Amino acid sequence: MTSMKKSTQLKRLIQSPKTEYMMEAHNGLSAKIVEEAGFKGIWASGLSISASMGVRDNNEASWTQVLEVLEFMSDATRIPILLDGDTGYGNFNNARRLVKKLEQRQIAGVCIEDKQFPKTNSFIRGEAQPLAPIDEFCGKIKAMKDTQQDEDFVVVARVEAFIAGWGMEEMLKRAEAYRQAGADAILAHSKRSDMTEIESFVKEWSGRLPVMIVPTKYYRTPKNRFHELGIDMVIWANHNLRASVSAMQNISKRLYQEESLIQIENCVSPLEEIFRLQNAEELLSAEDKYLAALSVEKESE
Ligand code: SPV
Ligand code: MG
Repeated sequence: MTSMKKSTQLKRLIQSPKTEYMMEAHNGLSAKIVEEAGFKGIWASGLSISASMGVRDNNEASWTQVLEVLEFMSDATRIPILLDGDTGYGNFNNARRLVKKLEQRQIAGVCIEDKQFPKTNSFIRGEAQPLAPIDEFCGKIKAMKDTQQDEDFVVVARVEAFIAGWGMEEMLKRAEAYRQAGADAILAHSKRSDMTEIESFVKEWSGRLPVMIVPTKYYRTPKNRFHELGIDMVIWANHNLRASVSAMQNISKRLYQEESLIQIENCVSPLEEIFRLQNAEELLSAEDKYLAALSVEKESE
């Protein structure tokens, strides 16, 4: 699986008959941690990447700044990355240029949502967010699909109709239009604390394209519900960010109060673990191999 192109890995994962899972990462380190945990794919979350940069999930970070983060994530891992590409950072033209730049960095796919640029996170005043006109969003999907060089590059269309307070009819109308425009999968989002909206959508949709979900708000849903409904992909969208925030707040507060490392050392990852995650070992052996000539030269001076 790992020698397969990342785009092909992602495509197969989304199309697999099983319910699959993806975990959020927001930099090279967290991407590597997701891979080591056993996940077969990474969600490059817009919320998490922006939060880790200290800015809001409102396209305050430019798309090239996001691209730089992705480059580190992609270099650090062999499993595929699906970028949460917000609205595609502009119109069809910006979105197709994004596809070109993502392919150059072996990013396996991108998910775009049918809102307006600059977007706001779906859990902040969702109803106040205007949706993109259907035709315009379809043109964007088409432009992205026409631009990709690699036939397995994945474009996911995220439907925000439930988030914006529309009903099932709008949800289905949009999902169907995006399918016809060439999307490879539909991400159906909901901010309800139960799965009822998603459940009714999935039943009506009846597998016309794979369905991805983000159960951040309906976190009480047991995993067998995902399986029973035939959800293709479940995304844990922000849990590495949130885990790291709690850990960093805790350790910062304690060190500020204690002014000593005595009680701290055993509460944090050993330095060796950081070196291992960075693959420091590889550089040591590369130095032995490639700096050897230099040390011989030095010795003979
Ligand atoms: C993200 O992870 O940035 C997402 C999912 O888009 S959500 O925050 O639920 O909108
Ligand atoms: Mg997002």
